[in-house]
Amino acid sequence: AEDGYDLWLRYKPLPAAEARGYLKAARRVVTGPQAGETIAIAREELARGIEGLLRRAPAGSTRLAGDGAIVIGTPKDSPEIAALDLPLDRAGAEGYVIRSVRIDGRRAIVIAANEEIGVLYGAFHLLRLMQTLQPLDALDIVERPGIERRLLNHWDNLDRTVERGYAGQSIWDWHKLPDYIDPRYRDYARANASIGINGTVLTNVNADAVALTPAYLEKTAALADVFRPYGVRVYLTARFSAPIEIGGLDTADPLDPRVRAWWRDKASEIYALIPDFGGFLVKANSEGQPGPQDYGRTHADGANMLAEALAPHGGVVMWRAFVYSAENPDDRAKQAYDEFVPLDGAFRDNVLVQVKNGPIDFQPREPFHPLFGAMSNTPLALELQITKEYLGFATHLVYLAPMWKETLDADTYAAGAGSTVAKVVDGSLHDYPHTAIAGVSNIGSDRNWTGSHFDQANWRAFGRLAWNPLLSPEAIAEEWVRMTFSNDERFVAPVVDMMLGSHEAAVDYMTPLGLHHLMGTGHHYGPAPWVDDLDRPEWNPVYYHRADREGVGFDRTETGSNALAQYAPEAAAAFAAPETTPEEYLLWFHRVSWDFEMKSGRTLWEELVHRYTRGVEKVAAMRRTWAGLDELIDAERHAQVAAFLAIQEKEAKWWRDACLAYFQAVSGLPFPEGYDPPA
Ligand code: GCW
Repeated sequence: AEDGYDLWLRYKPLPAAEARGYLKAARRVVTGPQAGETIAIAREELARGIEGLLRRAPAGSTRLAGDGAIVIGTPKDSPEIAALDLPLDRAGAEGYVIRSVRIDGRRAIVIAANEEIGVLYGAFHLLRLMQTLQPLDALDIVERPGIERRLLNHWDNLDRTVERGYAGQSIWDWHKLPDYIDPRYRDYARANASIGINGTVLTNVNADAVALTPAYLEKTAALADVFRPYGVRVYLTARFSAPIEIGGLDTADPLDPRVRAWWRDKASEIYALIPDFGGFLVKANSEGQPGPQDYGRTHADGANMLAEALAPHGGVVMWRAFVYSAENPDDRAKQAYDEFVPLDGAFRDNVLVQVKNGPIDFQPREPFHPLFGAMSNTPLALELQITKEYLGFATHLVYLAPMWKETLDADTYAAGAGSTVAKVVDGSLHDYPHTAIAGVSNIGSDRNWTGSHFDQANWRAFGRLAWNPLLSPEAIAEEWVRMTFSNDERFVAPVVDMMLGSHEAAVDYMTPLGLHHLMGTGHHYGPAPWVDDLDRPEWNPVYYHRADREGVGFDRTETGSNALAQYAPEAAAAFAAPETTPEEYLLWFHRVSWDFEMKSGRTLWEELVHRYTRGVEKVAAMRRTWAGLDELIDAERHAQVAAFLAIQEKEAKWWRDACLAYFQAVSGLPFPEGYDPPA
């Protein structure tokens, strides 16, 4: 059945003409005599892929015989590869070289790497070329990842629930681990390896300390054993108060020697079970979580204590900068910068500070987080959200690569023009000793993994951008469409277009012009701009839009919260005046009157109505496009996507009508012509 379980690794037969051409280059897969487990996986993957795509299984062999071999390995295990002159110095520990070569006069393709994992990544690359109908002659590819740690963050609560998960239950079945290894764990590792993801934080940042007890560490070790040959290391979240909750101490003060000893012992215990354990991810002093500030200590004190415990074993700490508290009612967007910038340089060198893309919280659109560029002595990891907490959960079709790309391409001006967030995160701007990027996973127990077929594209896009932040959202969408659905041009072009426009459509019908956090509090699904009675000011949508009879928007300039001052002067300049601020950020930085004149010549109020309406129209257009593609793919997936698009259209209207009704009531202005509110 076409239920989506195979993801982008479907390996359905290619058109006969292409298949015939590829067959000549894929007669056998040759491995060296010393090949280890990961190379064996690469060989099996190539065999599986080639058999599926070309309808003929390649021979497995340790010897070349005639033309058409794919020779895979490292110089350590393959004499053929050792004898070739390949630019492996450019491939690093995880990269690879794919080349068309002649060996003893025979035509072959080599997939060579310094370590076995590179061979596996290269095998997936070669398969992708076939899956997307690329030429295989004259290959000359050298790849290496731009970021060292490319991680999924699972917000798993240890009880099969996933915080902000919309794809069924958690795939971690803790209860049955370590004795029962669900085959899905291997499929998960394989899918991640296919896009270069090399680590996974298994547990929620809000998870209980029980995750660090011996019973759970054994379960984690069992998963680590499954993932290891696929190059995926495990990490865990560390609840700061664990020494109290599971350690029997009466404090978690990071400067208390007993607490430090407890964490050192805990680290040793973990590494005895999991020698390649990646490290800890920590949410501290945020949204009620315990942390070093409970003891009058700083984030650096807390992070350094954990880092000291992990250092002898090679682990890292990823300390989250997502902090906000009721004590800071002025502007929540400012708190992370205020707390962390003074600590730049105070962290041990195996600490990374993990920063969300924007200063609030995974909104449909945010400007880049002002911490990027502001901490040249502290490795900053970028945290993106793959699960669509604020973007319609699993039913709305929203392709996230364009949104992530906006962040990666944003210029911090930290060291002059061109100091993009991508260059901060990949370490090149500040020469960081470690680099990392994290995606809050959208994976669950649903057959299709992610709750919808199109959300698979977001998992994949995260991995691809983590490997190479310079890739274009369009290229990533196109290869995904080809691998997941079809190479038929009549399908590929319209679907890629749909994907590329989908994020802007969602921004239009949810929070256009820099509006943010209008969602229903708690669940974050659907509009609730009117809510203003929740305990903490920053939980109320009215705190963010500040609409009244005169105008709308959050003044973050000098006359307001002055969050703008957290950006480098050149970056801030772009947002300084309402007239020159890019309109997509207008109400993020400014409070303007309803009759403010927009570039279109419309008033702000008219523009708002226009954008909400346009958002709905874009979804209607996506629906029409999709409806016309029914002959080109399987009925099963076509029908589900069609049904989800119908939900999305209905809910886009809900967003539009609810938000416009509210803003109309507040502004007292009549609706412009062309918009008819529901009766
Ligand atoms: O926005 C909030 C989410 C919480 C999440 C938190 C965080 C894991 O609504 O569900 O908690 O962000 O990132 O810590």
